[in-house]
Amino acid sequence: MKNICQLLQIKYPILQGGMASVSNHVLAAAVSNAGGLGIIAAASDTADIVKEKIRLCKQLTPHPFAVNIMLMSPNAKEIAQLVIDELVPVVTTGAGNPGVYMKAWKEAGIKVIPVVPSVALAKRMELAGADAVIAEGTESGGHIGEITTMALIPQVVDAISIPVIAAGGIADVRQVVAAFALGAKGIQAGTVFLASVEAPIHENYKQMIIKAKDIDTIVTGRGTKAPVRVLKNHLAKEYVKLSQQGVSLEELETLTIGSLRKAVVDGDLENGSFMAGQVAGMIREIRTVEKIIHDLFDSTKDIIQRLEIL
Ligand code: TUI
Repeated sequence: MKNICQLLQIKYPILQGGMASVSNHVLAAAVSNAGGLGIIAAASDTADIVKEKIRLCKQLTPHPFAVNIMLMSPNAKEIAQLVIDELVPVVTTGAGNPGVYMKAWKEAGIKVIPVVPSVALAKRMELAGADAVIAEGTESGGHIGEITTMALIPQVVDAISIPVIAAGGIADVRQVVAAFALGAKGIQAGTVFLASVEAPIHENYKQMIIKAKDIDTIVTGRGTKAPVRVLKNHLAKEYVKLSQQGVSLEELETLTIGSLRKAVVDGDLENGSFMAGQVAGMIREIRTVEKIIHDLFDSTKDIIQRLEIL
């Protein structure tokens, strides 16, 4: 089996998560220039906006990068064609099953790596021709599945023959080693890159990550089609309180319209939706993307040597 670095033509086996409203060309290029795979998040953007970000990213890095397609977006179909037209080498997908696009992407020579929250979807993606999968645990920020990384990764690894990339709950070298011990061939990290110099987000967002404790995230919309993990604040608590009171999904949605933008652009501590994973509690400083990647991989051998199991 090809390793992830050979498959993706990168130096370190790390993908930067496709974070809505965050993962733009600047962050993606910084990650690719530091030896990982940078990812532009298409999120709910129009194809024209994504095209511009792809073109700018090509100017900022000579290295490969990916586009993440959020399949719940009304623009997903157009962006699925855009990545072919723009010769994007790698596509990751989230929030759905990309089956209908697989044939066209494979014919265009694109490496396809869907995010999966379960063994069943991982198996379907292997059959559909995926080159690898990203198995994402419920520790992650944003839209999440039900299963923890610790439980999910070995079950997915045992079920399929293509490489598995672990996501959810990875912010330092110990978690990188643990992911590989579970059978992963690479990792994807999102939250740790929120607290980077290059992340194009309001300073308040970065400071919220730095200040967060272990128990400071909460899941809004558990039991709905789109549960989302965010940092606890007024909006998140209000959302959970109202949903417990049985307020309708439509009303809850009006509460959250524009809330990601309020977090990312305005730094609105009360009314913003500050998506972040459970590892926010262990991130203590803002570093460059290059330092983050080096810190994740430079001392893996020391960690492995210090393991005393029996
Ligand atoms: O997609 C993510 N994380 C995201 S997307 C996002 S934008 C958004 N904001 C509010 C509501 C909804 C979306 C913010 N964070 N991670 C990858 C991921 N994919 N997590 C879970 C899934 C997933 C879920 C179900 C993938 C496939 C799936 O399949 C269902 C099916 O159709 O079989």
